[in-house]
Amino acid sequence: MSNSDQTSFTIIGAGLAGSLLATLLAQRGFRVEVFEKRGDPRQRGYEGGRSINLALAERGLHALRAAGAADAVLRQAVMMRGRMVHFADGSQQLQRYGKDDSEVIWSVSRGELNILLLDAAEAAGARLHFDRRLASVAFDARQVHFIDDCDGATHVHAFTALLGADGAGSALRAAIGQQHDLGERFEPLGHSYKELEIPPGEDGSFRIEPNALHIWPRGAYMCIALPNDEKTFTVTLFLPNEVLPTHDGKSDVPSFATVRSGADARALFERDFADALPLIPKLEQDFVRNPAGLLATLHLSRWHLGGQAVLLGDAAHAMVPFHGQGMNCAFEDCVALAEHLEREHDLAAAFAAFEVERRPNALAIQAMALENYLEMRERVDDADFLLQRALELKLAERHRDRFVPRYAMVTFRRLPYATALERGRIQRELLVAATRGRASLDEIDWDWLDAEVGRRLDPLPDEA
Ligand code: FAD
Ligand code: E0Q
Repeated sequence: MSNSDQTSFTIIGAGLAGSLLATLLAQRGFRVEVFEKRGDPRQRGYEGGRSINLALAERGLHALRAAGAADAVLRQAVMMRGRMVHFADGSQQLQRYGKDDSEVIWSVSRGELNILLLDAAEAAGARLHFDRRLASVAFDARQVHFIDDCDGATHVHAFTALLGADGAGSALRAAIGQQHDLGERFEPLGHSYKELEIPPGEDGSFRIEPNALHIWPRGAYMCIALPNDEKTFTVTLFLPNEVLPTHDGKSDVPSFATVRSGADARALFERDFADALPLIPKLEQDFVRNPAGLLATLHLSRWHLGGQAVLLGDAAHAMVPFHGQGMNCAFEDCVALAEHLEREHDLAAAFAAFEVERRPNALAIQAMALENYLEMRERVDDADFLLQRALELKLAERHRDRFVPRYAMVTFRRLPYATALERGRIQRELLVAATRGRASLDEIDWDWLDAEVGRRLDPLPDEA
């Protein structure tokens, strides 16, 4: 019996996770229908022409390889070797992410990636339906109701099983939540973001180093810029929503409550991001036109409703973006879910096994993403941090199979996120203990440290 005789899957959302999951399931012979609230981006142009990009790392790349889409994605990607830190005094420093060019990440366009995956899903046999916004689910009747936002019409479809890839504001999550308590916990970060653009230079080339993720860390806030293949950069400004004034009634920390107009944005950049200001010719327009996006972590205590519905990607575990892993984690979810569905034909059991495998890992990357915001803003230019980082690199050389920096475990390896979090905690303890009261690597007690590494960190298995 082929998979297609057994089950038909109805995927809600044709974003990054939905389109990849559709591809993986259709390639396994399942019947797949996908419903997306927006129009087909292949017909209308994407995001009103704005390019938004994302960092793709090994976990996401591995999932794309499984779908046969990795080469096509990499052809449109820009390599990023490390973070280029722009200090407040105007100096810059490239902090490499990995040991060499085999350990890099890739800047990809969200729109182009989505289009490529929609084509892959269709080529694999999935049926895509656009302008279909999930409005409600009749679980007893096994029917889903969609609204076409272009004409307001309602459409009803019968389903066997619903797979929710409809993002952080998931309508399927809301519908499941009406049937069963999902233990939903929404934790807003209290910071938001706004996207700005660095166009190409007059000669048509990149205006700053293309093969890096640029960061302007400023303590309580920061800017980043990722390269696009059309020689532009998408800049993202992260600011607190509001900052309580100090007792003298003033605060030096900007926020979206105080930086409101284009002129305010210019003044902020003149003061804090002076080297970036001349690169963003439409700063005022970008700032006023582009909406501010909210940032939050979403925890659920369960991800599925029996064998009728399951959530994945941001719908199940939205996270703050500071480790660049939300899409990577969503793609790992897709592979895991496809494998469980292939192996286990009882849907409730497959969904439960998927949840058991992925939920602890989602929790771990959510925590690490939050921690990375502090590291980005406050620590990349701090002396203790830099000494610990230097030691981390030395230990990674001395103990290749045991001591892998946490960033590298998350970004360049595929061991479970929860394992990366746990090993990272042990490694941090060792780094702090070994550098305490010391100013340089010459003062490290290597005998003690090497013994501790051997005692507390088992060798990591090779990844096939
Ligand atoms: P989405 O990509 O949000 O897709 C959801 C889809 O469902 C959309 O197409 C939507 O239109 C559709 N939909 C929504 N509601 C309905 C409905 N009712 N009916 C039908 N369809 C619906 N991740 C990284 O890995 N690297 C990065 O560098 C990175 N940077 C980021 C920067 C920022 C500022 C932000 C906010 C996020 C970043 N992320 C990054 C995270 C990444 O964007 C998400 O984790 C990823 O998009 C999740 O994919 P998804 O398919 O679950 O959700
Ligand atoms: C990465 C790659 C949005 C975003 C995406 C990212 C990263 C950061 C800071 C941000 C983390 C890092 N990082 O440089 O440590 O590695 O994706 Cl803000």
